[in-house]
Amino acid sequence: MPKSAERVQPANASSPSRRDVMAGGGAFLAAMAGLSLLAGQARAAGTTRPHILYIMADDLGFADVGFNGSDIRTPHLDNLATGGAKLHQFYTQCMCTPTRAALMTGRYPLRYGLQTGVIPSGGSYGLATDEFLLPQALQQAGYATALVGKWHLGHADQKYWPRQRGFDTFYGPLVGEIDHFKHEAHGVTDWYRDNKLVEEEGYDTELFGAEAVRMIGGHDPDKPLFLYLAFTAPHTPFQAPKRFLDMYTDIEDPSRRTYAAMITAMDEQIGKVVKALETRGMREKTLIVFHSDNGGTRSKMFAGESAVSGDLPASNAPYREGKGTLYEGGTRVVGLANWPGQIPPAEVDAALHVVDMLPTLAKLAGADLSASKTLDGQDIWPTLASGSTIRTELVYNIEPTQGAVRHGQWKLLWQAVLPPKIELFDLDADPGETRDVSRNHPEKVAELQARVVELAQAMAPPLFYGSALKLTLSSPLSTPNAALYEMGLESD
Ligand SMILES: [Ca+2]
Repeated sequence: MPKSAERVQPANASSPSRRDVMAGGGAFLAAMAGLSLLAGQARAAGTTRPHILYIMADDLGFADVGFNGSDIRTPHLDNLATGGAKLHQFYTQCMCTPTRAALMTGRYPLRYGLQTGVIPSGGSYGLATDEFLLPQALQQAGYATALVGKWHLGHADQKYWPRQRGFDTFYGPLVGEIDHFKHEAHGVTDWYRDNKLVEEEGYDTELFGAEAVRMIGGHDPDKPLFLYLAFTAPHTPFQAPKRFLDMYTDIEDPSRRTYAAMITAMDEQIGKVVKALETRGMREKTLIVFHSDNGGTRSKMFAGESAVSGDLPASNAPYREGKGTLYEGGTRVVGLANWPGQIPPAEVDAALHVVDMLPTLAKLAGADLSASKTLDGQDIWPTLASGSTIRTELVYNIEPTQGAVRHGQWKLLWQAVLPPKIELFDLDADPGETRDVSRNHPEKVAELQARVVELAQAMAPPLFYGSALKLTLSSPLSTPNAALYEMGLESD
């Protein structure tokens, strides 16, 4: 981004920005320069192959962590954020499957048809098997690779499952919206250890934490580890153990109370996992990344199939709307990176996108990406380590019906279905996207529209559409049962 694009303030406005801190303290600057130098040297020498703990939350609202100003208690995440880089412009796709695909491939989902929707439970497609994935690259580089948590990149055929895609081990669900206690979707158990369906008791968030702790406890610290810990919290259905619900008796709204409890339950497990790294002497050698897969849900259309009473509980303040939309609330997510001695504590306002993580992590790991197709991601290590701007364009998404891109502070949203709508926002002046300024800047609109068209010409058709059509056409008759009419239980 140009310099002017770095003015967006974090939700917690009392925190000093990186620029303020740098301007105010020579000692801090010197310390930070020293750390950056250290990081650069270690990298150049190839001696630092970090363990990577990559933690993803599911549908977490931007404002719903302590370090972004929430009353929801997240002390362990707050510690990681305070001791590392708070990433104020971490962008993802606006839904589960596309973000996870972008992380795995380093490529925008529009390249391989996963840009629309999520893989539905009845869908038979998955992330294309000719894509080269992050765990494959790290595995080839000598890393132990583990997925603990949600996959959601294909379930109907085993060729799409994590063990077949570069993970040495897998523990968790394959689809997107499981019951947190029963581990099932649509009445079907969705809980696996490696390629085997297993039945287990327990709250999924706590099972994920315990599995990660167990795995770290048995891991040889000399072998680099890539642990992808993909929580299902705080996605619907809103469910939490009583112990956490009891922490929030002050919240009257039942959905918000349970949502808060789910986040604190996740935070507790993250604390235990970090502690396990310390116990094994691995903490100083571990890069921890944390972010949500998309913004919190602000529309019931994107809340999933679970019944939600009352208002939706997530907050993406100060950003507009949420999950499933291309506004900032759907795509600019809670994010942090922490690596003691390598990433200095900082407020980072430079933008990055989840596609950047593959090239960045691969470089740190010394992994070979020559088997990858053309990457959309860039190595943004300088952004993590020193806050510098690497990424100058963001592609929010490109679909047959809509697209959005950002150059510098200018963001274009283009809804192409009838009636069409074009909006241009100046995110420097208006991060909340309250004022469409497209009429004032026709040349900028034309430039960004041309970019959207260029990307659209290169996109693969969304697999979701074909699947949805097939599912609709093959559904059983929905004619109501005549007996129900007779009993007066079905109205016409
Ligand atoms: Ca999600």
